[in-house]
Amino acid sequence: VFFTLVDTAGVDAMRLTAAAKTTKTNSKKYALERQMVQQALKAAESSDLVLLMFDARIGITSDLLDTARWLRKSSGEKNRKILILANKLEGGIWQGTFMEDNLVEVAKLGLGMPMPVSAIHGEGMAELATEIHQLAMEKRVRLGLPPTEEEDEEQKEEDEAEKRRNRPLQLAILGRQNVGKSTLVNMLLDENRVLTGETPGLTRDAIAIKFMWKDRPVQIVDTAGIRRMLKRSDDMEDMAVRDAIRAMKLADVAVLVLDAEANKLQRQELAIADAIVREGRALVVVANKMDLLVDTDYTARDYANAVRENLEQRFAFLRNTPILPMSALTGEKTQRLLPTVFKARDRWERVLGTGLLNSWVADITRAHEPPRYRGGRVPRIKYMVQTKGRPPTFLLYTNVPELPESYIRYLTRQFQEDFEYYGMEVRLVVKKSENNPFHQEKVLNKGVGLGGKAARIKRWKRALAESGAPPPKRERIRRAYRSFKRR
Ligand SMILES: Nc1nc2c(ncn2[C@@H]2O[C@H](COP(=O)(O)OP(=O)(O)OP(=O)(O)O)[C@@H](O)[C@H]2O)c(=O)[nH]1
Ligand SMILES: [Mg+2]
Repeated sequence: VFFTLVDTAGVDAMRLTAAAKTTKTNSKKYALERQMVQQALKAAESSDLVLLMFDARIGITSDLLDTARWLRKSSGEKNRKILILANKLEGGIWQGTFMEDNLVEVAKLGLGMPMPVSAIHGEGMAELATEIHQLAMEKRVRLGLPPTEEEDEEQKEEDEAEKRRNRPLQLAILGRQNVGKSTLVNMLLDENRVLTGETPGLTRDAIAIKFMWKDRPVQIVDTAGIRRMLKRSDDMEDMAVRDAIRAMKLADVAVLVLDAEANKLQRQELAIADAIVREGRALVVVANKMDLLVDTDYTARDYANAVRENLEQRFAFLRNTPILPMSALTGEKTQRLLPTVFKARDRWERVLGTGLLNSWVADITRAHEPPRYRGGRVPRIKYMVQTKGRPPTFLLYTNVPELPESYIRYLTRQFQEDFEYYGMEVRLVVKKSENNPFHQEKVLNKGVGLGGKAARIKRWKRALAESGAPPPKRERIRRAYRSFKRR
């Protein structure tokens, strides 16, 4: 995506007033101020996207208020997006503090929820980049251009994959007390790094250990057993639990360890599973201590099935969550864990190309079209983009303000299945696209003349063929999608 970025002078209430005033008395005194702010405002006026940044440690100020008001007013009907960036929020430590409250306050300005970033540490930049990307896509659609630029996306994906391989996988081990979390950690590390034993509550603080698994870095966190999920209190045990929850929130994949001796999921464990998935992490379940089952006629498989049933009954979106029976003590079947964990992470953080997503939408809506909106026309999903990885989040642009819950459930379920998002939540967000749908349809579908879209694509393909370039991107994506589906 190509874009022009303009860094502007700080806009504050004083400068705004100065810029607005035309009286002679003020004109000289504030000449410079006026120029600065006028330039900033002009830049805003000619932009597709305005990033309005404020210091989240300070919160809402009259300067911010005035600027937001001005931006909103001057944007009016234009296709301009305003995004508020809440700066200086690094490392997640701001969550649950007054700074988070500041975000909510600022959201009341009516320009959407501010996006937490840390300019100095580069945090939140990926999210910002996806926003920009998406806006660029929308603009292309608006202008009737093909949805992706002809850039080498395959190379880009390879680079991304390479980068991902080198980032340590953050793995949190969670569960009730005494289920064998620490024993499992030692088994995976192949050494006695953490304390284990019969006494419940042996592990007090979360312990993070880095190691390599088949050339791939992993950071594993052994956590204290969770007896009950917290509301709010401060005794020692609660501190340990809070520690465990924090580790979970920072993890890519969270492993929930169960004790096979209890032949179903405890309430506590359902609560943990729920928290993991709601927090947007990927879940893998370990049914530990299966060696204790050998002499009974209840097999590891029975156990895994019972757990699966439990999980699915409670949380429909957790069907097909990986559940691995094993014995951390004897080591039996423990070698299945890390491959499963890596697979989960890869799925969880993968970025799906827009072309792929849109051929999926076309397929799926053809198979089962959305019910008519208020008895009127059949809604159309015009466009689907991934707005975030980790957890995977997607935006569906439609020509109606909403799709029925049941249809969204259908889409989510199919999507989860087709792309194997198991043990994690996928978020599909429906949004009515801003443009006039009638106008859009005319331009996109019905144009056949010289200036119409069909003609444009035809010309474009012909030019491509003549130049000997590879086939149009969309075809390549379709093929990729089809081969993906076969796998
Ligand atoms: N039979 C059997 N015992 C196990 C297994 N895994 C762990 N244990 C035993 O279960 C007990 C608790 O193990 P830990 O690893 O300390 O459990 P934990 O989940 O870390 O417990 P806390 O730190 O207290 O939350 C120990 O006596 C282990 O030897 C297993 O696979 N089979
Ligand atoms: Mg332990």
